[in-house]
Amino acid sequence: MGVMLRALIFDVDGTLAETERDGHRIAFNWSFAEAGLDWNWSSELYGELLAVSGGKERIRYYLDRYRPDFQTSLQPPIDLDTFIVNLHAAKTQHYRNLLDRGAIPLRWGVRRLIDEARNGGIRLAIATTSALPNAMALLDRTLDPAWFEVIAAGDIVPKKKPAPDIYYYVLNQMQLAPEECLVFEDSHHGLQAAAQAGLKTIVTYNNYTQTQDFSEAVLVLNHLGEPDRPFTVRAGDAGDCRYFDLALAIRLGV
Ligand code: XBP
Ligand code: MG
Repeated sequence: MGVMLRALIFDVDGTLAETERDGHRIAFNWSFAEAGLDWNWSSELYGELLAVSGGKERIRYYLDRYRPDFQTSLQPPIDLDTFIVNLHAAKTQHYRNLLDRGAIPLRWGVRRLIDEARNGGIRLAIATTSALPNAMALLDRTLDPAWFEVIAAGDIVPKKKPAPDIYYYVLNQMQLAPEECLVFEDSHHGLQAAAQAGLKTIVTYNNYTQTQDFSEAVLVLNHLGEPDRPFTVRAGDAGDCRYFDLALAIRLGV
């Protein structure tokens, strides 16, 4: 007998909802303006900055690359770590406010699949690089945090995706083997993290990630689909399915 599918593990940003361009990016820009900084992250620049996961890490990367003289130009000099932590805290607040206004819906099929998994006794977890308050804001608004046995987020592990640590953390908390789980990711970073932890991964790509390498995924889709809104399969075998349901998850999981 094959291994039983016991859990689905979801990435948040880009996977549950398209939060990056119209959510995180906007919140970053608001926090910059509020701090009197003349930085503005366009959609295009943000696509490049997504090369680094984690908001604090992304700000640091931007400074290194685009504003190398920032720290030394300030009088009196500042402690950059504290500056970034504060700026990021303001950004988190803006992001939460934005989601509270219902700005960002779930992607196709997410709610349907999660309902099906819950009814089918499949356990659920979250593995995200973004800060816990941000993940909670989206779950509060769109699903229910209580449905997820583990919500692993942000700095809970020191090394963010593409490091596998967040997935090891989730597996350890749930006391599951990688073969008993399926992961949902939208990016190459996320896929690398899951694959290195030995997890099978479904990728639902989006505008920012569509050209990335997903060769390690078991299935690559434009979205999970709905009965009246079929997905497009870019790679992998979805049989004659037109949307991703629990039966397909179980088939891919064994
Ligand atoms: C998303 C990220 C995050 C968000 C910003 O990763 O890399 O950094 O862009 O959120 P994932 P924070 O898709 O793995 O969730 O500012 O809270 O880091
Ligand atoms: Mg993601």
